[in-house]
Amino acid sequence: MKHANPKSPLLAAAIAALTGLAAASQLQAAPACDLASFKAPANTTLVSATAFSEPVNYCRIDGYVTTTNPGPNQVNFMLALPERHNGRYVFTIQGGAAAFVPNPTATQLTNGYAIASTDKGVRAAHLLDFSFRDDPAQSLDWAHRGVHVVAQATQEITRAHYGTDTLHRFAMGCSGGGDGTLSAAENHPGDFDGYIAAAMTTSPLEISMIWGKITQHIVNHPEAWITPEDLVKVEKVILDHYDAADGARDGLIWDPTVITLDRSRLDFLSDPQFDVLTMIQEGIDEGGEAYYPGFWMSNPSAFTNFLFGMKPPPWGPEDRPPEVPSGWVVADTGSKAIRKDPSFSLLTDFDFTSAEDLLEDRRLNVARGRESFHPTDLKGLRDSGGKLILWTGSADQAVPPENILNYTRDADQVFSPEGRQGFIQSYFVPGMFHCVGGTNHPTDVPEVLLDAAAQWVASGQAPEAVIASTGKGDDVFPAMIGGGQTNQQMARRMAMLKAQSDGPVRSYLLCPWPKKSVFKGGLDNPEGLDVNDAGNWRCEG
Ligand SMILES: [Ca+2]
Repeated sequence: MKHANPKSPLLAAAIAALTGLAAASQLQAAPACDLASFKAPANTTLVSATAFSEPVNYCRIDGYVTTTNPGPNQVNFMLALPERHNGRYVFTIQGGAAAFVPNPTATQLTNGYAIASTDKGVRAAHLLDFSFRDDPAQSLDWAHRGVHVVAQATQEITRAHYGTDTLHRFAMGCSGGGDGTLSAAENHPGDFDGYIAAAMTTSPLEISMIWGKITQHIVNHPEAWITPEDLVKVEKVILDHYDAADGARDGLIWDPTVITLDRSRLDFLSDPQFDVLTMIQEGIDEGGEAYYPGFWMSNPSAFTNFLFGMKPPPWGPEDRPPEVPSGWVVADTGSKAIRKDPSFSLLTDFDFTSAEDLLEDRRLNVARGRESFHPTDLKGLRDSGGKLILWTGSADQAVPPENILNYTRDADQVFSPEGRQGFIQSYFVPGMFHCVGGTNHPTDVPEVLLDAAAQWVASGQAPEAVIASTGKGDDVFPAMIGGGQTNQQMARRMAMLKAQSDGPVRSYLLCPWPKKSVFKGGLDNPEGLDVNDAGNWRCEG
């Protein structure tokens, strides 16, 4: 909609909200929860059916699909069937190594979704244990086969249970789950009607390369390490300088690509500290596919989490996040597993300036089942009428947001911008970290974009803008990216994220790229419009 009335995004959002309410009022009743009443699809074993009454009445089926050639492998799944069904089905695709079956989330159950999830057939010690890549069956099931076979089985059960042929089907995931969602869109376009894929890596090189490059540099140059407190100071300096650049003084930098690191404004940093920030922004570019984008610099305080850790090097094998950076742990263990060599370390044995070595790492990763994404592989999705929403936090501290930007730009090349916008929309969420948490960020983005995808599939009309807000629980992504951690680890992680997100209550107008969110009051704001109300913003471009 190139020539849309500026007011139309809000109107579209209002209609979307009303249509959602209408759908909720037409919830259908379902039969009882009895294992004998369910017929197992091909290659599927149903293990149990259990009735629950919280947060709503629903029936949970647990079972598995057996995959073969390569195999046999057991892909476990869960299917939650609410008594009052809204006619929709959502597959929440787990991040990291998967390796366990996530529970259904209260928000989606209450909204009447049938919900499926799977461990992708992976046996692993924890969410970041990728040693399963030795096993071809587990590698393939992790990459896309596991979600595919579970989608087929659970959709068949869902249709039979509610006695309906009409089912609007969605897949959603973030990080490794975004990877799984995009992988489903590229490899199995008929499996879902809408795909919501977030914060995945689409670059030629493995994500560990950027984490490895930065953390190796810090280990070898301990004087470059920056304290969490100084990273907060860096963030404040950058925000003070760039907040107004987007036309609204609102504590957010909506377009972090405008940020230039200025040595004179960061004079409390030493030269080695300033240099490492520059390295983080620049990423890896040794020519051709020896490329990984750097991070956007709107919220450097988040870099403690993945790149710096809470304590300076030296870091030892007994150290754990958050004392040491998560990126360092994953880069170290992942690169050992890929090479099947426990004595190898990215921190000492790798030259990040060598294009040859970088491409050799890429070759090893692809041989071990890493997906290689390109929008050329979305022609099947376009032809089948499927819709894809891509999104990322602009302050993502783990997977650089430029992955989504580059993928969208490539899609513009493949399909033309108008062609791409007919079935792919991309959103960048200011202040938001990796999948969950942030500074002054909206907290309901996954649910809002699932609603947008549902309206898109139902109406055929692409979403123009969506309204996200603070103050609502974001239970979906903690469940998906943290369910394999212990409760204590999860509580600590959530407390850390929460401590960084004490901004004002507000709503946000999120415009599909390349449109920009513009505050109607401007910097002078002569009418005194409330900058925290999405109604006072419009999409431009
Ligand atoms: Ca601003």
